[in-house]
Amino acid sequence: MIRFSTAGESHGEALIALVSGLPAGVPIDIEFVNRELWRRQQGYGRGGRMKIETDKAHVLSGVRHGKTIGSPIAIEIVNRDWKNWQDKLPVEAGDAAKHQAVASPRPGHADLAGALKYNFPDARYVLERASARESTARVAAGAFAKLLLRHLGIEVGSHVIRVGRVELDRTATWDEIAAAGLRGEIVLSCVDSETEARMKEEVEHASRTGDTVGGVFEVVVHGAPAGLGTYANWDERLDGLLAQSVMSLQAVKAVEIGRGVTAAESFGSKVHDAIHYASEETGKASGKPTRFTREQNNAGGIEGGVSNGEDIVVRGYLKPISTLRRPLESVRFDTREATTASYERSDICVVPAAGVAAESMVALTIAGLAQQKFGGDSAVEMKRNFDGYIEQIRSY
Ligand code: EPS
Repeated sequence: MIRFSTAGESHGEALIALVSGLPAGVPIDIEFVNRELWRRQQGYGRGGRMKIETDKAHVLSGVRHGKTIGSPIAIEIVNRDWKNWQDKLPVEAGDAAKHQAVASPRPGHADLAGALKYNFPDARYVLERASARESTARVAAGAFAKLLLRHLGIEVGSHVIRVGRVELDRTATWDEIAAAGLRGEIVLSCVDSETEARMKEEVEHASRTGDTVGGVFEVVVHGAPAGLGTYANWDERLDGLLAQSVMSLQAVKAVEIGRGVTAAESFGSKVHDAIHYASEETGKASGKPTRFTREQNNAGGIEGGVSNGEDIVVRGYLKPISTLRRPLESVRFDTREATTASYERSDICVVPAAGVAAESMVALTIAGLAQQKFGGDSAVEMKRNFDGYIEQIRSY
């Protein structure tokens, strides 16, 4: 069973990811892990923090001579900003006069609910952990899951399909999405340059008006076989597991599988993906792990909570960031006087970065299910089991 957890706060010394359950012998390319961390830092509309940080994975355990050894993997990512915060947020009692209180909660943020829950006098400690900075550790963990999936020929990518009012008006191919992920410069991670330019204007509009803007990213899993997840038990359905993993990301307020949203307003004959069967030759040439084919993929590769061999498509809907340069009305924690919400340095748009974080969550979920289905303590054993299953599907 693959498990992972994270620790760390936005302005603490470091973020930590702990991943266990990966088989031994998975080749680990640290450059790839760091490249994933770099991708999460990109995107038009990021704030000043990203100029301070250069996120790098420092692997403390579980990897030797470039391969996993089956023991838990601990990864540390240092916060370079810590040097500016160590007096304000010391582990020791420190000097109370240096405490940097967040005096009035931001609507939409965890500030108020968190302060009430944990009985804090202000929202400082709340935002330190609720911050999307935490997604850095998820991306480090997710990179390891991706390297395991790569070993099985399964890839995960993402792209941005909406920023504010601007939407990509066509379906992107897997090749386009994969190429978007490799682009040296990630502006808004949209596969269409004309749409991307209009998305950029949307961010500029938000920036000019002291506002923030949300959007939609799409994560695609390419090459996953039919048979991951099951309808047998409610908590083992693939769509449910993916929904939770993506919804758990900061600022995600809705998750869609395939065309789930438009399906609700359409007729069945227009929604469901007709089934065909490819000849041996065409089936082989397609490189897909099943010869049952579909011309469309409205189901997003999942039927009955089980992957069906098509690309798995998960969309995340991101609310606009809640820290506004022109803050909304709020109330002071100490005096209860009406005021405006506190302002902390923040981002204007984070849709591409959220897409990268969601790739990690999806990769961890798919890797976990693959590990459950194919098992194996070593990468060799897991691959042998995987190949055997693919052969079973091909000759079904
Ligand atoms: C960050 C995400 C955002 C940034 C944060 C770094 O987190 P939040 O959800 O709290 O808005 O604002 O940077 C800062 C807190 C800062 O000091 O600027 C990230 O993705 O790394």
